[in-house]
Amino acid sequence: MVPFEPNVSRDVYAQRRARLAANLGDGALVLYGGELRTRSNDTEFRFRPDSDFHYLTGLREPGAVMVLRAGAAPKFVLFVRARDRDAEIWAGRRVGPEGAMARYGADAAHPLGELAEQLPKLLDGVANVHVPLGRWRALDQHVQRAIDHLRRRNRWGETPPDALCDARTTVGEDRMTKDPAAMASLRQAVEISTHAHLAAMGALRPGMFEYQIEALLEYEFRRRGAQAAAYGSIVGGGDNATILHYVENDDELRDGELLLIDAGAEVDLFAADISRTLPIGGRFSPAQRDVYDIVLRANTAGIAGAVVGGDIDSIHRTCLRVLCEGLASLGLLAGDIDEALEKETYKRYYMHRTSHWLGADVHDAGHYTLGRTPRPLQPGFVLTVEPGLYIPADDELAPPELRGCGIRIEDDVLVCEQGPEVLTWRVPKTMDEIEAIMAAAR
Ligand SMILES: [Mn+2]
Repeated sequence: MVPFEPNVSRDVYAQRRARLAANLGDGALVLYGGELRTRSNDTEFRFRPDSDFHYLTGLREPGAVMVLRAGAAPKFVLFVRARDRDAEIWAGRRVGPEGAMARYGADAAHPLGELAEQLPKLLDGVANVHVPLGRWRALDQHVQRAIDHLRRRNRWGETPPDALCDARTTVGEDRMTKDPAAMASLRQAVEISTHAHLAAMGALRPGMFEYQIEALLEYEFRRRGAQAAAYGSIVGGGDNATILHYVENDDELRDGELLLIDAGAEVDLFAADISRTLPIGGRFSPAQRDVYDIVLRANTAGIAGAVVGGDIDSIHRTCLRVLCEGLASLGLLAGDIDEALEKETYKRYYMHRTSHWLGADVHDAGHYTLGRTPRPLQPGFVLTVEPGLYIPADDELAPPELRGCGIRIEDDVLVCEQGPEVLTWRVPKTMDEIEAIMAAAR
């Protein structure tokens, strides 16, 4: 038996397909589940399905293709690897076409080898074909060949589609508003990540190595049932924290410096994304407190903007103002605040955006702007709020006690009618709370 999603009822996927089909008009959606990727020579990374494909099927097998049609039956068709006893003994179980129907609810299922033959039949007479344009060369080619076939056969009554649509928009828009099952997975990912961050706070000591904290975080993820880290865990001490996507995690953690942890678990293919910054020796220095306080105030102000009708751009500008005022108070920003905001001189210390969508991908699907204007937040949207300040060790403007210091505080927020719900509220972020937890663990 190939294990089904352990925590998600298959009805969830059927409901999502029904919702999608209702928005397809006279169309068809074609998605690819992705394939195994080589790590080196003949070893591969663990398979992780395409988020859109998995969102609508729950199936985690390399090579699979789904076709969803709004019109005539069969509406939901899966193409999967044929059963093969020898191959399965070596490389793992396969669901097979029968299993795709019995356990994944497909109305029809075929071995992958029949895709080229079946696809034109499934797309015949369909007005719009939704496919993730340019994402998978092989899938694009299959769809193109099917359309060519229908074009040639038009004199015999077959009808090619009029338009290709980008399935990433079609499915991404549905993923924007989290349904109850998505929220359940997200909440579980957050809960597991919370335990992991708390464990890191308890274990952190000067003289440890960054990879030991990374290992602890990922041990907590896996032992609590997450399938993986949702992204490469960032565990950067001192100056390493000023590198935004630092993932080497191989340095020693030194007393007196800060440790920036940006790590989140993936549960049923939904991601948590949490950053906290900790004093390696257990106490923030006065200079570190000054910077941390600015970032925390930006984080809180940003979260307050995660309301229905608000938008990610306004949240960013709110955080920028708090950060700029703080930088000015530290003597790191000359001139007045409005000028700094306009000339973007703050970018020396804050170079990234404040928020992104969160969901099945850590940087989730869905458009950020609609018609060139920032998209208004709606109930059910989930976003991060993650302001930071990064002062490199070689920054000559900064006083020595501030150099080599990177601070980011990142929370995951659900937009609700009543206001923002901070999903990550259980991960301590005030300096006093963090110091108390670290002291209690010593
Ligand atoms: Mn993030």
